[in-house]
Amino acid sequence: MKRPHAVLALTVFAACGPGARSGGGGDDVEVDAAPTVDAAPCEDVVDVVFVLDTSSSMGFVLSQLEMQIAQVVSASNALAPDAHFGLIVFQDNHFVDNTGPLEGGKVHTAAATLQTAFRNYRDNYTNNNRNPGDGISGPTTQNPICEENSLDALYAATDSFPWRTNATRVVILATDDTFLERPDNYGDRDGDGMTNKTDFPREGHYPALRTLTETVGALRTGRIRVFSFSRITQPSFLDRCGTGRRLPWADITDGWSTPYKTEMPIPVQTDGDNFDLDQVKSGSLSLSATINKVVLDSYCTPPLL
Ligand SMILES: [Ca+2]
Ligand SMILES: [Ca+2]
Ligand SMILES: [Ca+2]
Repeated sequence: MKRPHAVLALTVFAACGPGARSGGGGDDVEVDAAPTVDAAPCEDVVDVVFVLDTSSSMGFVLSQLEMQIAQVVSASNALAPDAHFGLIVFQDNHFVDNTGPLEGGKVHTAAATLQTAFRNYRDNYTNNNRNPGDGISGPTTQNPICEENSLDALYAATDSFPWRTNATRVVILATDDTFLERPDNYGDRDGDGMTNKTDFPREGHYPALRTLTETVGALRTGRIRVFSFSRITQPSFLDRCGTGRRLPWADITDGWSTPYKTEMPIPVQTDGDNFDLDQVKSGSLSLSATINKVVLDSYCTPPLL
């Protein structure tokens, strides 16, 4: 589809009015969103990378995506033919999925291969608490603190996925917790600087590789918007991660819908948005409809950074 920038900017302006988005500070998105006067036709293709937490509480996202991904693939291809999709999975480390048909497996083009991949990570990693970066022979019940390494998976999206030059670039991220930064270590349960305890939940060496500043910088340089699905309300005691954690429970929203230390949330810093993961879990928010809307709103509209 080819549309002049001016027309599209007006469309997005209308779609992003107050209340159209939830969380993530979306209210400031339209402040500078005056329609551009550039009438050149947009010939963007669509690149969408899923960055998914595959830890034990996240199986429902993989299951819902398995059921709904065909609608996402067809909607993206309706915007522009030959939409590309990537998949990066994470717990305390990450893995860039390599089961697609293009670019050494990093690029999927159809729902079927993505569905197979979602099933694989759910069955072999989510259901066994096995870190995806460790591979299928990696240790199980290996996740000693609640925080998950979304940050390094996001950084991998910037430098491991073959984004096309003329692509509208979107990351869809799902997680139910916040993250740590270098030099912390996700495998250091008690934060003593060593990863040598073998009683449950066993320690392991899962160093955080990046900082938030580095990751956001790479996303912005790549003009990649991040749309996250995360918890925006505190979970009840019964609905909490079963291990200890490094940061207080009140911080689980940090980086997604609330600032992380002094830095604004990642979706705010990349002109994306955050949505309520609990609404996805309860079935009141459709993953596919939400993804299709943000891809449409992003299409041919460079992020306002
Ligand atoms: Ca988790
Ligand atoms: Ca963890
Ligand atoms: Ca330790």
